[in-house]
Amino acid sequence: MTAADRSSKDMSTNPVNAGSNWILLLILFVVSAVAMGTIVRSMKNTTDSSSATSKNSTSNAPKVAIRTSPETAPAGMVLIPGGQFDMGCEDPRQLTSGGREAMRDARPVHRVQLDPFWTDESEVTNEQFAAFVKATKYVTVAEVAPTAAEFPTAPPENLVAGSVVFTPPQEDVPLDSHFRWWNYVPGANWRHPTGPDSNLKGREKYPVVQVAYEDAAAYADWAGKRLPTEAEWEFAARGGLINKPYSWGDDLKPAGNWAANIWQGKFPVSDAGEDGFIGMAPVAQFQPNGYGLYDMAGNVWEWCSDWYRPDYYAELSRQGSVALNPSGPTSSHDPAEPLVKKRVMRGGSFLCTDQYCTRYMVGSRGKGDIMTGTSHLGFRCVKSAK
Ligand SMILES: [Ca+2]
Repeated sequence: MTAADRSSKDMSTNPVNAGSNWILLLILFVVSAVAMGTIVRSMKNTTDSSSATSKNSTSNAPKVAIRTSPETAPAGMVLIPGGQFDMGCEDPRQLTSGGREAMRDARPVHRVQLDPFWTDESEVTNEQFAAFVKATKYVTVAEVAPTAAEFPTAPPENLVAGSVVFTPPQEDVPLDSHFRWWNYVPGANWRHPTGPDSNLKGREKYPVVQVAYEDAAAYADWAGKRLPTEAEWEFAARGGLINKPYSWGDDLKPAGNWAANIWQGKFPVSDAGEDGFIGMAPVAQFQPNGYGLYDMAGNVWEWCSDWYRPDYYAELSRQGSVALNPSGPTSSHDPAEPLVKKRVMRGGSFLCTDQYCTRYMVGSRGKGDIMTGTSHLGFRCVKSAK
């Protein structure tokens, strides 16, 4: 882990990457005044479980996963039947509330086949992560200060542990740089998600955040699970629906109701909370999708195990007609931040809005620096079905 890595987190609500800026800003932070306080750093879907012949099915009815008996079902998990589906999304900009992003990295839409697997029905909560930490004494990335070896010229007092926190500006700002609403906050970590003055009291059922990729993977390993592949995540998120832009169907607000915890109001200044939640929500506050899974859109981003490359879908398409259990490319490459190792993140967060980032759309993709947690990034786990 390097503090430079940690500084270059892709904030993921911003399609514009600025990794070199993050690194430079962190270096400035380390070598300059502590008095600065904080510093900015940084569709088609078919779920044919028997054959590929249903690709042209006209039925959009959700297919509920086959559930095994309570004796064999892992607690809090749902069996996803596996099968084939079309992964990715078309350019959503022509859709009502489709946002302004072309989502080029989510194309071409390509055929994928998956084995059955179990998935957590909800994002991992603070109380679940606390049980892991209590049992293992695990220390997360954000709780460890950058070292003098990493920054040999920095005075020791400037090497402080912390993480990245959404900090809304006081007034309207151009949406040209996520540095305008993200700050590096010393003392921010999973126990203190927005800084040292915050805590988890009353937030036991909220998703854990401020977890770097290795933190999420360590939890999953302890729980006898693993993080989902990107393909597993999307298959599960689609919930059996076909050709839908959202995990619940066609409309952002079905029957006029918000279906996920995302952002309403002027971004990033004013979170109107029309969906019932300003900021993060406890898990499972909205209707589940067709597989019985909660919060597959919005609330917090979720880590997936695939390395991120924008051209991965094109590579799969070149390899053949159906990708069998794809698990991502062999290495990370984000042209916007080529020195930063990134994994895929999915689902969007409470900060997503069609004013800026519509990555709550079920076929869209996100990406994150593996060494950095943020106040809008969590995870859920899966488990292979025997
Ligand atoms: Ca909200």
